[in-house]
Amino acid sequence: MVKKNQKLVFSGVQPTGNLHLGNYLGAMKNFVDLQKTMSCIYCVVDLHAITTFKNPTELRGNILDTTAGFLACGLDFNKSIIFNQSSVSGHSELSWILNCVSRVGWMNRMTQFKEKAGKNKENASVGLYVYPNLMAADILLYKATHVPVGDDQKQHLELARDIAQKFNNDFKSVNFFPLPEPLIQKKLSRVMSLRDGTKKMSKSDDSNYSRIDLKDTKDEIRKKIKKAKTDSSPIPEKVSDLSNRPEALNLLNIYSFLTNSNLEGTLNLMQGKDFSKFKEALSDVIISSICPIGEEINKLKKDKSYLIKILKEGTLKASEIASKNLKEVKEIVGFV
Ligand code: AQP
Repeated sequence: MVKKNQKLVFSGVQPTGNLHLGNYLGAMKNFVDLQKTMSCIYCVVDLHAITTFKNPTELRGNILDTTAGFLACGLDFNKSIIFNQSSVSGHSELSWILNCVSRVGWMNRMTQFKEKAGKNKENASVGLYVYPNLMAADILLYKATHVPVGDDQKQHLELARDIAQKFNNDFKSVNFFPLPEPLIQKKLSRVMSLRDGTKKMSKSDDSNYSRIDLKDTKDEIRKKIKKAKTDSSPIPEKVSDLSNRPEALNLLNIYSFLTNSNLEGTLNLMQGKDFSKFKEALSDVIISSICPIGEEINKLKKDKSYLIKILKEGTLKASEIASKNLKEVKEIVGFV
């Protein structure tokens, strides 16, 4: 059980496809480090996944795949609570209450909705529109204090803080919900698409060549990196020379992060080389960090009952915290 005023980490990943290098570097690596020093709750956010239609059979498979991904990346179910969101009904219940606290004007500012709904926003689900309120409920249901996320989720987290603050003010419950702090990887907060350096690497991108999946084989990784978009200029000497070269910057950033270096260090090493040479070195470092994880995911996936057992155990632990907090929320709101 989480003690009063204790630091508590919460984060989630959508089971919408294979975990990719962006999820790993932007989120999962941070998740793994945090469990060494803090109490952590990590959730497969399946309620978020259905904000766009998902085939039920594929969704079931993806929930288990994402769970396998959590374990293969190094999450330890003896240290952290690992479960799937739909199995704790408090997420949906609190989400409704927070829908009534959050403002339409706040929702209208969310850039992710605009990106995901695209031109056809009249036809987007209402769930996609209020997705950030559900994300706030996920965090506040556990009174989490810290949320490790990629830079793309920063705006949603700021909204969660606004909702927490408004709830505390409206119901005169000073400090009832803590204002959650984002924990964003400083060195590489956003991994970009391999096809377009201005777009983030994403599971739902139609092109397989836009991302490196954790389950990709060595050959697939080499092929994808070889085909990754770059430009005709060689690797420059100075960081400032990369300002208008988003694809080049992205590949050099990934290399720097995976070799525990920084951009200056990588440029010192690689300046003057053309991209074909650099891409070989980049493939090597990606293969050595990603392939062992992919092999472990494939191994874990074979034992579905084991993965389900882990989720069930996590659900029991999460429910214990959630039901206590939700009871308090209902009393504050005035439910009988
Ligand atoms: N490209 C990225 N760079 C850094 N961090 C990233 N994250 C996602 N993409 C990148 C971080 O990974 C965590 C889990 O994300 P998610 O799967 O729940 O949702 P998402 O951000 O919407 O990721 P995708 O891949 O773009 O999924 P789809 O295509 O299904 O929407 C989050 O902490 C996120 O910041």
